[in-house]
Amino acid sequence: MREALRTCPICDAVCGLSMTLDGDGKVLSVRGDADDPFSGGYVCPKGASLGRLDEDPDRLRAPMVRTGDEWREVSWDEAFETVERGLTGVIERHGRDALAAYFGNPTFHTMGGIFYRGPLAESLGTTNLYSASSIDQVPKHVAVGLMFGNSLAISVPDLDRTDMLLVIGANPAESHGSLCAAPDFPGRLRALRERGGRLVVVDPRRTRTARVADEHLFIRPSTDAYLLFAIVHTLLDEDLTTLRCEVSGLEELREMASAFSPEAVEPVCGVPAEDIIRLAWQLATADSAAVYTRVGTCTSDFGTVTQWLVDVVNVLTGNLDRPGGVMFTRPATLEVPWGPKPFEFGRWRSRVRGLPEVLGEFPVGTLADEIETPGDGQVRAMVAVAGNLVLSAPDGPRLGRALGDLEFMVCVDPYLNETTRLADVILPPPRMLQMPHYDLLLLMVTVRNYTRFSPPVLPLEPGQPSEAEIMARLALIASGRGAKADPRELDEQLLAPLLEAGVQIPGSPFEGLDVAEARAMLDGDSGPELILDALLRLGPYGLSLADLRAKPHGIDLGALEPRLPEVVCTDDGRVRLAPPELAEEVGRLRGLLTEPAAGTLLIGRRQLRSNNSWLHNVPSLVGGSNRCTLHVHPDDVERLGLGERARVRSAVGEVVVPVEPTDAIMPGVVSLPHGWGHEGSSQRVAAEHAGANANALTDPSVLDRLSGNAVFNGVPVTVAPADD
Ligand SMILES: Nc1nc2c(c(=O)[nH]1)N[C@H]1C(S)=C(S)[C@@H](COP(=O)(O)OP(=O)(O)OC[C@H]3O[C@@H](n4cnc5c(=O)[nH]c(N)nc54)[C@H](O)[C@@H]3O)O[C@H]1N2
Ligand SMILES: Nc1nc2c(c(=O)[nH]1)N[C@H]1C(S)=C(S)[C@@H](COP(=O)(O)OP(=O)(O)OC[C@H]3O[C@@H](n4cnc5c(=O)[nH]c(N)nc54)[C@H](O)[C@@H]3O)O[C@H]1N2
Ligand code: SF4
Ligand SMILES: [Mo]
Repeated sequence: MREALRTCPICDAVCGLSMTLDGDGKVLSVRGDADDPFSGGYVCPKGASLGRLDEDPDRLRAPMVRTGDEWREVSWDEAFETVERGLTGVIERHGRDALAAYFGNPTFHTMGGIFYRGPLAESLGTTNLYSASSIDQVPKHVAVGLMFGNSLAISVPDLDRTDMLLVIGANPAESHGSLCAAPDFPGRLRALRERGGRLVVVDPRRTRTARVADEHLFIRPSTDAYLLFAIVHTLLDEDLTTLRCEVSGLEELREMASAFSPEAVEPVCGVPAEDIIRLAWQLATADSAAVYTRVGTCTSDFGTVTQWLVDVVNVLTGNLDRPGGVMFTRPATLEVPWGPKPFEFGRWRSRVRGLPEVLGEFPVGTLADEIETPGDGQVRAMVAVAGNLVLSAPDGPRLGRALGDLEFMVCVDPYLNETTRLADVILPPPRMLQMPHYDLLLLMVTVRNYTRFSPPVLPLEPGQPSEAEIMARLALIASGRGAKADPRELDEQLLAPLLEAGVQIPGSPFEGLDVAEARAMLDGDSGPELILDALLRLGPYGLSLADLRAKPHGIDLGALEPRLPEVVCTDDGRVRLAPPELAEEVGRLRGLLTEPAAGTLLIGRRQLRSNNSWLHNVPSLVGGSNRCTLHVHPDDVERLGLGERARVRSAVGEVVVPVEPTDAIMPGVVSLPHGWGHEGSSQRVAAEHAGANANALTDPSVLDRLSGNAVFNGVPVTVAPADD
C-alpha cells in the first residue's frame, strides 16, 4: 500500500486529493487532502470516485482504427501512420483549409492539452479552429477584452472576504464554480452567511445555491442583461456610484442605460422593479460586494452584453480590484498573453456564415455549416481532442451526421463514445494517474493565490505515449515532419521562445544568460514539466518546479491583492465602461423591451455527480438524483396535461424524457441537463443510464451575436405528453 497526492482534474475547484493505492496501482480510497492549504480536505463525490473513473474497464487501453463498422486495436506506430495518411491525403486533395480542430473541455485541465493545443492548431495551418470556449465562456473573453483590453482580465469574487455576493446564472453549490477556482465553494458560501454576509441568487430555478441564500429571485431566461442594465440605471440615477479606478465612457454608459429603468425591464425579465432597486442599493451600500455570473448567462442570448454589465456593476459600486469585491488572481506562472493586446476580434471571418474569429477560433455553432457546405475551404478532416461534440454542441445530432461524412477524423480520447465512434482513429491518452497535473488556467482564477503540482502517480507502460507526446506527434504529422519525428523536437521549439524572452526580462532568473544556459537550468521529466518549470521561474514568485515538488500539498501564496494596473491593456490605461462595439447589441436589447418572450423556454442544469458528458460510466455516480429528467413546474404539468414522460420539441429536434415536477423551477420554463444521450454506447454503465441528448433541441442558428457563443438557455420549445 502507498499514499499518493493529487489535484483532482475533474472540475474547476482544484481540490487536493490524498489516495491510497495497493501494490498493483489500484486505488483503494480517495480522501480530501487535509494538508492542502486551499482545499483543506474537501472532496466531492466525483473526486471520491476518481479511482473508479481512472480504472474504468471501458477506457481504451490501445489506439483504435476503424474500417467500416469494425474497430480494431493497433500499435501506436500503425495508428500514427494511419493518421499521417489520413491528414496528408486530405491536405493534398483539398488544401489545409479543409482541416479543422476541436479542443474540448478537458484540454483546459490536462498539461498535454494546455501546452500542446496551440502548437497543434498552428501546425494544422487552418483557420478552422474550434474549442469548448464558444460553447462556454467566450462572451466573457470578449466582454473583458473590450473593457480591459485583455481577454484574460477575468476577475473572481473575493469569496472569503466579501460582504455581499450576487450570483447570477451559476449554481456553484453543484458545479463547484467555474472561471473561479474555490475548493468547497458550498462551504465558502455558508461561511459568507455565517460571518453576516448576504447571498442573493438570480436564476430561473431555485437551485441548491439559491436554497442556501438569503434571497432568490426568479428571472426569465436570457433576460439578465435587462436586470443588470436596470441596476446600472438605478446606480447612476440615484447617485449610488463610487468610482475607484480610471474609467472612460461614463456619459455614454448613462445614455445607454437610460431606457432600462427598473419599471421598463420588469415585464421582460419578470423581476419586480422594487426588488431591482433594492438590489442596486444593497450592492452600492454593502461594505464590499461582488457580482458573479457564469454559464446561465454566457450560454444565453445577449451573453456578451451580460458579461460586460456584470463588470460595469462591479466598477460602479467601487468593488473592482478591491478586497471583498472582485479581484484578479496573481498566478505563480508567467502570464502569457492570449490573443492580441489590446484585445481585437473579428480579424477574420468564417467562410459560410461570416462569423467573427475570437482568440483565433470560430464558433462551434458553425462547425456543421463548414463541413456541410461545398466550396473552397469546405472542412473534410477533423482533429478532435477531448470533446464529445455530439452531446455538447448545439444541434449535436446534426453535427454528428456531418462528422460522419468527413473524409478523415482522429480523436484523442479515452473512450469510444457518441462522437469518437465517428472517427477513423482514436488515440487514448494515458490514465489520469499516469499523467503529471498542473491546472495552468484554473490557477489563474483562484480565490486565493495558490499553486500545486502533481507528478504522475503511476508510470507509463513501456512504449505508451503521454498525452503531450500524442499531441506533439499529431502536430509534427500535421506540419509535414511525419509520423516518425521525435516529439521532443516540438518540446524544444516550445521552450525556445519562452527562454529567449526570459533572458531579456530584467530581474528574471535567466537574465543575461544565453538561451542554452537557461535551458540547462530547467528541470522536469517531460516536455510539459520543462515548460511549467520555465513559466514558474519567470513567474512573479520566483518559484520553480522543484519548489512545487518539495511541497506536494500545495503552496498558499496569500490573499488576493489589488493589481488592476497590471491587468488593464487599453490604449489609455482606463477601463472602458461603454465600448462602442457593444452599441448595436444594446440597441437590439432596447428594441426587444416591448416584446417579452412568450411560450415555454428550455434551460439546462448541472448535476453534482455528472461532469458534462463523460462521467456516466461510473456506477457510483449514476442513478438517484443524477438522472436525465425534465424539470417542470407543477402548474405547467397540469396545464400541459403531462404524465410520466414528455415530448419536447424545438426548431431543430425533439426528445422524449421523463417528467420531474418541481416547484423549484419557474412556470413557463423547463430544464434538461446536458451530456446525456448514451443509447447504444459501448460504455456499458452509461448505456444503461442513457438519458436524452439536450443538444438535440438547441439551435446553432441562434448564437450570441457578438461572440458567436452557443445559446443553450432560453430555447423556445413545446412540451406535450408522451405516455402512449
Ligand atoms: N445544452 C448544453 N450544452 C452544453 C452545456 C450546457 O450547459 N448546456 N455546457 C457546455 C460547456 S460549459 C462545456 S465546457 C461543453 C463541454 O463539452 P466538451 O468539450 O465536448 O467536453 P465533455 O463533454 O466534457 O467531453 C469530454 C471528452 O473528453 C474525454 N476526456 C476525458 N478526460 C480526458 C483526457 O484526460 N484527455 C483527453 N484527450 N480526453 C479526455 C471524454 O472521454 C469526453 O469524450 O459542453 C457544453 N454543452
Ligand atoms: N457537477 C458538475 N460540475 C461541473 C460541471 C458539470 O457538468 N457537473 N461542468 C463544469 C463546467 S464545464 C462548467 S462551465 C461549470 C459551469 O458552472 P455553472 O455556471 O455554475 O453551471 P450550471 O450549474 O450550469 O449553472 C448555470 C445556472 O444558470 C441557470 N440559468 C439558465 N439560464 C439562465 C438565464 O437565462 N439566466 C440566469 N440568471 N440563470 C440561468 C441554470 O438554472 C443554472 O442553475 O461547471 C463545471 N462543474
Ligand atoms: S469539487 Fe471538483 S475538483 Fe473538487 S473533488 Fe469534486 S470534482 Fe474534484
Ligand atoms: Mo464548461
